[in-house]
Amino acid sequence: MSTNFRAASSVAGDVDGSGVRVGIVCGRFNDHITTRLLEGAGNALAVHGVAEADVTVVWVPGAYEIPMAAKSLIANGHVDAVVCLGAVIRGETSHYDFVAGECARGIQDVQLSTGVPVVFGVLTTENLEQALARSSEEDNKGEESVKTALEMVNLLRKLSAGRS
Ligand code: INI
Repeated sequence: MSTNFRAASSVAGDVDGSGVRVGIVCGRFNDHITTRLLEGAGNALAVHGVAEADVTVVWVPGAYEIPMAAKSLIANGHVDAVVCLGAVIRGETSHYDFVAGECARGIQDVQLSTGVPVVFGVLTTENLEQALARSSEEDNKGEESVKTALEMVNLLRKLSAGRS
């Protein structure tokens, strides 16, 4: 990122995962895709130093149930961030719009109401081909979502310590 803009202070989180407890909520619906997202998330957790003992994986029936499980993980004090993994693939009916929309809305509600980062690692695609492409080794929404979670945890820690 290159800019001439100058400010009195500038703050951003890094992706150091040491000492960060991460919950992963994963939808079983379209599990041929969500297991690939989980794989990508697992790789990123290891690369960024999150201890295996600090990771909790929770399975739910589908994307619609993800916000409820994320909220419960946070309420029970197990995690510093939640990564939500799901795959909503457009079908013939309007069901897609309700499931994807309510999942996104619920995730944002949970993170804003709890103050704990909850990452939207849910694929919403037109077709299976797009879902496969976004859950591949080269481009994986699960991996990207873990990095987002770590960055947000470390950013919030800095901001709450007044280092802004
Ligand atoms: N759940 C998904 O995670 N992805 C989908 O594509 C999907 N579609 O298309 O129906 C889906 N439906 C199930 C939904 O998440 C709930 O589990 C169900 O409605 C019960 O509340």
